[in-house]
Amino acid sequence: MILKGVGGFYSVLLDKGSLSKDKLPKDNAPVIYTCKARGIHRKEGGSIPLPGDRVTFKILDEQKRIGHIDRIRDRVNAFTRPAVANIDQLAIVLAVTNPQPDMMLVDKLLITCQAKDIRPLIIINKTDLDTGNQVEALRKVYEKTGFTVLSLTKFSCEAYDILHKELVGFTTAFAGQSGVGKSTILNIVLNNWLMETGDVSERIQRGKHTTRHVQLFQLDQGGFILDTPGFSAYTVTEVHHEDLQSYYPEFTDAAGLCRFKGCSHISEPDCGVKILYDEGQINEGRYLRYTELYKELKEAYDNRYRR
Ligand SMILES: Nc1nc2c(ncn2[C@@H]2O[C@H](COP(=O)(O)OP(=O)(O)OP(=O)(O)O)[C@@H](O)[C@H]2O)c(=O)[nH]1
Ligand SMILES: [Mg+2]
Ligand SMILES: [Zn+2]
Repeated sequence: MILKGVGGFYSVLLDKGSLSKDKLPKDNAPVIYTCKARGIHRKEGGSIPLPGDRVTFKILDEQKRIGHIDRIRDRVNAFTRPAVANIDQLAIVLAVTNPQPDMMLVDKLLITCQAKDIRPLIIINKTDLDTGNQVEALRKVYEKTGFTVLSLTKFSCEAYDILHKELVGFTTAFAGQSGVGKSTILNIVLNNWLMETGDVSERIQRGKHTTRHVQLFQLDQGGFILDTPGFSAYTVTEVHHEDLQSYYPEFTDAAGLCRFKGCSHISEPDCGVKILYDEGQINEGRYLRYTELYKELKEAYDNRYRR
């Protein structure tokens, strides 16, 4: 698995399961090879290797742990900003305050997750700044969606233990507005559960705030995490407005009660979603942002041939 790629050099974590018993290293430490990938993009008609890619590689120098990547395995998904492949969980971080939550961004990231087959993990951070019932109100927004919601603060070890359990076994990218606490969370998790590689330079680098290169960190009980300076919700533009509702799990049951097949739940009469919304069963903000996004996508679709 590629952990990072800088200047054409890729750090590839060896899957020890691929070695015969006599070749297994004696200790438990992860084995990382530095690899180039020259020629591979063209030859395979494929793409440039990304962090998160599963690859096969040839060992060129066992002592120096140098290799050459021959092949990128099929990807489950891939992103350009950040450039990373095979994410299976997206931690969507929002703060109680500082900054004020951008709920539309959260909704869009939730859509991205579903479109890319990624488990969303909603993290309500900075719960120490709650002055009343802000955390509760934020939880309520997603209560009918079925998505996992965690509350977190850098002042609570218990909350971090719960977060860690949700990270084990997944490759998790952290996304969310600037200032919500992504790097803080990542650093706390790494300070407690980093799989040690003995690479001192890496430990120093990650202290820096700016996230220039995408880098996956392995956790000691399994799983990988990565920081992102901003995760674009670009797939939303690829969603057809008529399909948008399928990304709102809390609409599904009510949608069966609509009078019209293919009801958009915007202005049709006898709309099941609208009825539930009027009864307060569907979160107001979620519904209103749905209509806003629907109109945006429809307009883009209607104007698709216009320049
Ligand atoms: N009160 C409080 N502050 C927090 C908490 N977590 C992080 N912060 C603070 O929030 C500020 C921003 O945190 P960062 O971790 O840099 O935020 P980020 O999401 O990585 O921001 P970008 O890198 O700009 O996207 C820092 O001053 C943190 O100390 C928390 O649980 N409670
Ligand atoms: Mg950061
Ligand atoms: Zn409807």
